[in-house]
Amino acid sequence: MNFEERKNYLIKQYEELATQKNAVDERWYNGCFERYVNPVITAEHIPLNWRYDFNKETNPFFMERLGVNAAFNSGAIELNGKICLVVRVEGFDRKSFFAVAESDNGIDNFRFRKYPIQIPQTNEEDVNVYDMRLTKHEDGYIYGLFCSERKDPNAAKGDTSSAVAACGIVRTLDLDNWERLADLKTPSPQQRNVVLHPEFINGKYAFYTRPQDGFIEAGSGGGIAWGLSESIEKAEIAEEIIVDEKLYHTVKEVKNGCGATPIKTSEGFLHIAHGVRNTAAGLRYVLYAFLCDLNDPSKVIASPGGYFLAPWGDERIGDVSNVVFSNGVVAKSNGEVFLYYASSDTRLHVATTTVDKLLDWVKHTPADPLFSHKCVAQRIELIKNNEKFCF
Ligand code: M1P
Repeated sequence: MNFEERKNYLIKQYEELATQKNAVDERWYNGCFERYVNPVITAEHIPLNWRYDFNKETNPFFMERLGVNAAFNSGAIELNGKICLVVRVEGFDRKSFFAVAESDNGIDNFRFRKYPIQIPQTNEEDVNVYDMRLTKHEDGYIYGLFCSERKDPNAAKGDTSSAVAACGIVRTLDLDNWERLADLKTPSPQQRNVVLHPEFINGKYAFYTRPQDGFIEAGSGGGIAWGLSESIEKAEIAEEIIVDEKLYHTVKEVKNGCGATPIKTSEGFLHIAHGVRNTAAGLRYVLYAFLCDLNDPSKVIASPGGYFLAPWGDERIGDVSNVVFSNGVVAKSNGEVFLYYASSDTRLHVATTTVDKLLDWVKHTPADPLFSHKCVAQRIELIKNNEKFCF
């Protein structure tokens, strides 16, 4: 193919992908949420003009100049009748950046806005940015909290991988114009997976944090924590209180972290978080759910055992296999819920459910009894209760 033929072929392929209809995957059933046949965003959904040089003079072979490796962990929000995602896009150069993609129905036909987001810098440049959580706060702004990663200034000579993770904060009204605020200060040396609570608590901004000792290891961090700050422009939490601890021999035995901004329901604030356990094949990331008190969102009032959503089929494989991760959920006013989750740090999927089903899940799924023999007793109780209804 010559330059023109190749260009037209790629444009045609791109349009086919971008306009492809999605459908519920009938192979999956658990009564709580639907999975879909196609991912909603992949690296191939990134616009061609973000990757190729379209000038025949400078790119006679029509080569891809700035490749995209993956498009995954995305913040999500409903804005002006559309579902908007702030997608984590990772270039071939390993750096991630953010880009807004919008869809009318939330399950297919996502289109990227003209340019990726340009995050303003603080006086300490971000080397890498990722995993933005969007919160529509009652103060009127949409906040984006993300991980800002920088080289560890105390790394030993020759150590070119140790990093420090901090929580960067931006705000916007339209997802186009972003104001950068100071990074969040907490007592913990590192932070990832920080989420801004949508409401003031005693006139203060409230955060779910994830204290961690090192860049990868949560260490003595303990789990998902809660803290308050007087200001958002210079956010500072004096005390982090663990609200959902990591626990031995559970889906969150190594670490856990908040997902998207919690969904406000009539019965509490509903969280879909991620839990991490260790295996011989490396870390396994799954999603789990819990419910916090409406009047005191630092108090967990329902904590179903086990995972809510785990890697399934092809989702198991990717750049970082055996991972599902979510930092974006949209709950519509009619009760429909769109849960955006990425698989294996490679592509983004949607699962659909409703607030009613999620509440049923968190309230009626039994808690983890933490011991095998108690799990057997729990299952026998279910079997016995079923005896008069089935078989
Ligand atoms: O690779 C899996 C995930 O690892 C990190 O999550 P956590 O901070 O809980 O370990 C994040 O970097 C996330 O982006 C990634 O998907």
